Amino acid sequence: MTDSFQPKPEHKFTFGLWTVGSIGRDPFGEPVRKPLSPVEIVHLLGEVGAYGVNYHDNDLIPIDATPQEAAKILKDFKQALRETGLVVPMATTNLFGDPIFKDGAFTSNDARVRTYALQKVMRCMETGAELGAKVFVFWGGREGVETDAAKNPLDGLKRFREALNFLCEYNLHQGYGYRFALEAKPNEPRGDIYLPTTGAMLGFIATLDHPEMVGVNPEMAHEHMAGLNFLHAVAQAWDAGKLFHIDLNDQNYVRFDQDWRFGMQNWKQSFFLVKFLEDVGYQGSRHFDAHALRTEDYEGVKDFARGCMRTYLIFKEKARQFNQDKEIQSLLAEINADDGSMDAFKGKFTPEKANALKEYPFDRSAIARRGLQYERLDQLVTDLMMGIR
Ligand code: GCO
Ligand code: MN
Ligand code: MN
Repeated sequence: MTDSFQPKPEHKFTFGLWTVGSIGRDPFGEPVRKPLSPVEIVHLLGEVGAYGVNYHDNDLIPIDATPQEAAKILKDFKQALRETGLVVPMATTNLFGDPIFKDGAFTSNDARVRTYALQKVMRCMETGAELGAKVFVFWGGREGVETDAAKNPLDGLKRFREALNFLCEYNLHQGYGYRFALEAKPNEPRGDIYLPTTGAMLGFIATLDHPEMVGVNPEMAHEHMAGLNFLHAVAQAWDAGKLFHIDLNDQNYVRFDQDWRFGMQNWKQSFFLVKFLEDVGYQGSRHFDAHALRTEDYEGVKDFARGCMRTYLIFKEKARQFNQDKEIQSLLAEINADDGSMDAFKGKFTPEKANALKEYPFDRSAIARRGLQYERLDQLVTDLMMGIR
């Protein structure tokens, strides 16, 4: 399709090696696609027009590769990046796949596991820096419990904090200049994962030694699994200056982690999210952390990847229309109209203001009688999204 919804580098669309590289294994079924090498994945992403590729250490270099094997893989990967023009904006460590992490990585009860996790992250930071990554994501998939008999949640928090404090210092010491982005998820694979939401992560960051270095990587599906409003989580992260990265995908509410194509299910949520990112001028990657349905072959995987980017761009265009739509904008202006009658109470606290406000005679029923026209407004958005405005 050649229309105006074609991905360009300035859109900063990225995919993880593990996303388009997913072979479609699930807890009930075997793989449905043959594995692609990292080089093949980079070429696939180049073909569909992505800007960048992100990776876990072991998506690229198997956990038991020899130094010689690792060097060869890295050389071939860099060559593929040069050939396609793709960049590597983000790197992350797999701290969940190997059996050693069955009871967590940073929060494991075993000090050897916790220390090995630090080593694994430091090694990944080195490779990521070599590939040019500037954002380093931490998703603690195994950092949690099935039974609270096993671990005191305060120990979990303390260990997580100690690990991040150590790694922040390491980042400074090595001069890597990474920004760390913490990704929350309520459950899966653990029964309960610590720090289950973006809001919880934001609270936790304030307790670190280097809060300025650490932000969040909110994921749409994860907040939806918890039944939350993703846009609100993203807005809070933005407000705190902590939106370092974002994982876009889709899924039904309160289900297991479905990781569907962006915009596949929740159009309105996705629309308002894109509108938000574009309106505030978010400059980071738009990372699609999703995978193609298990029904697909690699042509279908390309359809999936193209679809994520295309839908984003369609919503971006719809957001532009929303901002220029006279009827919508005049309705918004009307809804937010301010007759100035409260001006005397605005701004900073003074005792005089407080005293005057305490005495002010509000006409409650007159104020409450006003209809707010949100029905009309929302229908205008629906018409706009459905293409009949
Ligand atoms: C998941 C997570 C992961 C992380 C990835 C990057 O549900 O499996 O979303 O895909 O985003 O590990 O850190
Ligand atoms: Mn996820
Ligand atoms: Mn994710």
